[in-house]
Amino acid sequence: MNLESYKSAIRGFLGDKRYEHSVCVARAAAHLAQRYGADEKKAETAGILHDIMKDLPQEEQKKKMRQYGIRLTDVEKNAPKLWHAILASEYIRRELGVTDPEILQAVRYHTTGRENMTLLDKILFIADFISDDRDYPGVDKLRQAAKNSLEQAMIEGIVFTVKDLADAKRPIHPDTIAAYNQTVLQNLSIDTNQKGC
Ligand code: DGI
Ligand code: FE
Ligand code: FE
Repeated sequence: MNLESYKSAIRGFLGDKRYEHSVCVARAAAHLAQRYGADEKKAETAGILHDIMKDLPQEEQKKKMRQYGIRLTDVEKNAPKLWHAILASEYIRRELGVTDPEILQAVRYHTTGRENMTLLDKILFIADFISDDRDYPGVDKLRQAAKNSLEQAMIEGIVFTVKDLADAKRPIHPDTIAAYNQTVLQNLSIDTNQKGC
């Protein structure tokens, strides 16, 4: 399938705002791929499809997850906002015939992040934060960071999410924590190297 057919596939599932968001994320992901040397087509595909299940009512999402035999952990059961990413990855594989494991993985982890993220995982994760439709306080800082380094943008993005979740006393997924720890640890080791330790 090509981009146009993926666009029609998401159009049936998404409201106008979420559809626009998906188009913007696809564009942002393609730009980042160009900037950081990833496959632009894969980034664009992952971007257009990443939120395909986002507007499906929670009960429908649950039903589809049951159909697909997706088993959720306790944290996942209590974090409905994580379902659309887990479900999207399975949906696009089973129903849209997406076979590329890199795309499936980037979509699967676009909300939480995870340890050892690939270049494509990071690109989609960041594109989702900085797409043109985003206008939350702090988005400029993230857009700037993304121009300088993917790692810097990853840290800003994950810190933003973790702070928000902790403030709201929401459960934080182990993959989010793992992504957080790995990116800040890498950053600390860069700092200590620079100090000559
Ligand atoms: O789907 P989008 O809105 O474009 O963005 P997204 O897939 O990154 O989803 C963001 C939402 O997911 C936001 O409300 C915070 C939530 N979220 C992200 N990581 C975690 C999380 N929620 C919980 N409970 N735990 C997490 O680790
Ligand atoms: Fe999402
Ligand atoms: Fe999104």
